[in-house]
Amino acid sequence: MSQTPPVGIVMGSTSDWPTMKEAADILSELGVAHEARIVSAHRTPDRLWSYGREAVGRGIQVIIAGAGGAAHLPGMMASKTRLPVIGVPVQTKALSGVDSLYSIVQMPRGYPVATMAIGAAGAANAGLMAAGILALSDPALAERLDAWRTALSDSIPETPD
Ligand code: RP5
Repeated sequence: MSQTPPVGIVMGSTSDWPTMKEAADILSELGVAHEARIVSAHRTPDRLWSYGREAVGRGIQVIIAGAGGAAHLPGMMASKTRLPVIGVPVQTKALSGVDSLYSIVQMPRGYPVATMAIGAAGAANAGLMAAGILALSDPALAERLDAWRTALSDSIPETPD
């Protein structure tokens, strides 16, 4: 039996982890197994190629890819696998993550990346998006995701004080 989790979280650098951990934490909360790997489009291109080429065969079902600056990782990953790729633009010091966003969002026709918001909220939403995709064929996960959404909604006060 394969030990491969359904979700692969990849990121360009260890410096992306504080952001990308938001996706991992949400997946853990929802009981979705995942792995996290440093896979840089520029510094470890061979690792990127292998991960993308082997993902389907290994049993990965959704890939969350986060990077900052010249953020080529999500798009290159999408070019190597037909799996859904969810892109997270990591916030940068120089351009606040607008560079990351633009690098990820404008994919050419044929190679989609589902691009989230810049930073931590985008990473958390990537985890939720991955869970939503898996919940389409996993009723128990669908129930957990519905409960998570209800709890969030219930936590919002009606008044500001
Ligand atoms: C990108 O460059 C990474 O995704 C990271 O967001 C950014 C900076 O990387 P480090 O210089 O912190 O390793 O490749």
